[in-house]
Amino acid sequence: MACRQQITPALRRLARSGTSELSRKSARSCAQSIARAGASNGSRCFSSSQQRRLQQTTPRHGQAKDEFTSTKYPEIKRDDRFSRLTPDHVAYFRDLLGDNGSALIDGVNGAADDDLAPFNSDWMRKYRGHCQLVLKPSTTEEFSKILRYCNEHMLAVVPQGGNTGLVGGSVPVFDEIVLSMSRMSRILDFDEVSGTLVAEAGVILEVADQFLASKGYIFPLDLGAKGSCQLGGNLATNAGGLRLLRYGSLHGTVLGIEAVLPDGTVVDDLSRLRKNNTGYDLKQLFIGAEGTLGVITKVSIQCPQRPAAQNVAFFGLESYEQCQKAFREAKGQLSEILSAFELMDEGSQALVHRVTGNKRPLESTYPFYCLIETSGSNVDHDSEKLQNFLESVMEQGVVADGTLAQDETQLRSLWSWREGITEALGHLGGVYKYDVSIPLPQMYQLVEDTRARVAEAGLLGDSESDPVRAVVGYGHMGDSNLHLNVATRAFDERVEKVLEPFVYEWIAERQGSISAEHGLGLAKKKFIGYSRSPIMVGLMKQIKGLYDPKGIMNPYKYI
Ligand code: FAD
Ligand code: 2HG
Ligand code: ZN
Repeated sequence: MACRQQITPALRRLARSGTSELSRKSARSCAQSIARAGASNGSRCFSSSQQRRLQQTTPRHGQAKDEFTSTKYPEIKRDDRFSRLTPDHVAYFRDLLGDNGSALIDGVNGAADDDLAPFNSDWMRKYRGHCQLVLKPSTTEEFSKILRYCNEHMLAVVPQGGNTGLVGGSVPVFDEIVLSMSRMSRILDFDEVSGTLVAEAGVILEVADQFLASKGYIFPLDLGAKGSCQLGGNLATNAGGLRLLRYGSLHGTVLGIEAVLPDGTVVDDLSRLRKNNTGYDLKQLFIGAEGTLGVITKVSIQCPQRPAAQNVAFFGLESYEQCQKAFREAKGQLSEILSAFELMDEGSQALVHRVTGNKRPLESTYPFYCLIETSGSNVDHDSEKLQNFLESVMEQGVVADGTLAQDETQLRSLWSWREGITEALGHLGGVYKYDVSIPLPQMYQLVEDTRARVAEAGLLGDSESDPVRAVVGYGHMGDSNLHLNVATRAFDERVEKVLEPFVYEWIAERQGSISAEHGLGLAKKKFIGYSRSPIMVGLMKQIKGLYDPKGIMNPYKYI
């Protein structure tokens, strides 16, 4: 990468000669040239992450694609209170939605396994349901009628957006009906003064962001699955993503929601107001409820101005300690322009390299890497700040090597080393995923302790007979959010037993959270007690009982 030719020699000189006057000058002139290159490059504006994502390809090998959740986890029993689907039920839905192939997939009146398969399997290929009916309503009224009917007839349902969820929440366990949001995909309104976007819940995140780009705005959430995930799914999981550090949580940016309750009641809280203290803020309950309280059909959200200048730097570091120092420096020196601070360990990067075959950003390998992004409105101002930051981390020897994106292509390429980890690991086999919040000083220790435990159990190794390929860690360092991934050759009960409840106990001992951003779904339902007290779980159950007394919304999951 062009910039490495500028940054690396300077870093090497610094490493050799400590912080002498000579090396400080080298660092300064290097950083100046980097900053100048950034300032003169008009193409360094923000862009969508479409090309930053690895292409979705299927199937990923090593996964038990034929194994049903009900076979894998026989302790989960179908709730006999729920009715079995009959042709009469299907006739009602067909009459409501029209005899329209795009609105309904019917496996009740005949075989439709191929068409149903994508709705039954989750993104990780870890969970697989027995759903026989997919409904795709296109209006709030249709959702309302469907849910009222399901509630009256005791038919369980699973709302499904882009089906990119990572906790098994988006697919049925047994024969629940899938309510697909794919036909609720209209952008309804945008206020160019306030930046308020109103859209239907099935709008794909990237589509919303591209629409906003044309208006000079940005969606306040970005994540690797943006080409598939939907706004409703993002809200339902309270997705965090790559820039939470900058734009905050959806609990702050969402202004309003329209949702349909299980009995068909339409809750119209599609407010566009930033301030509204009239009573309980009920919309917050749907954010992060993972489809257990109702279906989110529309959303109103506050979008920030799209940054005029953006920079991405990628560093190699010798220790986790140095990553923490770099983060401190970045916060202190880049302050309001810092928009992402992401951590990757060497194990995760080696696997991305193995799957993509792409040339690695730095010439050597390091135990850790950090990706730092800045987003601001004034190119010169940002460049000066970045220059000072680079000088300082180089002089102090905090980073061992680094490179800075010179144009948009390089910016995307650097991001792909971070955003592409999930996809790359998925290609190698089954991945046990833990998405945790832990105080920063202890965060990476979880990866080391887990690796040691898996190795001690004789499960880790390079041979095809070793179940585990690698135990890796990466994540949103800026939010103290680690993704511990245990990459296996295929999902394996022996591995799962070694990992759980060990990982959850480890987190609970440090007052962390067992779910920082992906949610509970099916994967973590039984472990909620590691992060929430019995009193809180009891209150949650009361809320669930109030909104969904018959329990038809996304059963077997969450709490
Ligand atoms: P789905 O997977 O379809 O559903 C998720 C849950 O929401 C399910 O419980 C479902 O029932 C419910 N749901 C969906 N739509 C609705 C609705 N309209 N109303 C009510 N309930 C609904 N997550 C992060 O937080 N941060 C990341 O950085 C991140 N990166 C990812 C990268 C990759 C490559 C992948 C595959 C996933 C990533 N995820 C991340 C997880 C996932 O993308 C998010 O959870 C996303 O928000 C899910 O959206 P979706 O539309 O795919 O929802
Ligand atoms: C990310 O930050 C996502 O890349 C996915 O939250 C993490 O795959 C994972 O474990
Ligand atoms: Zn994440």
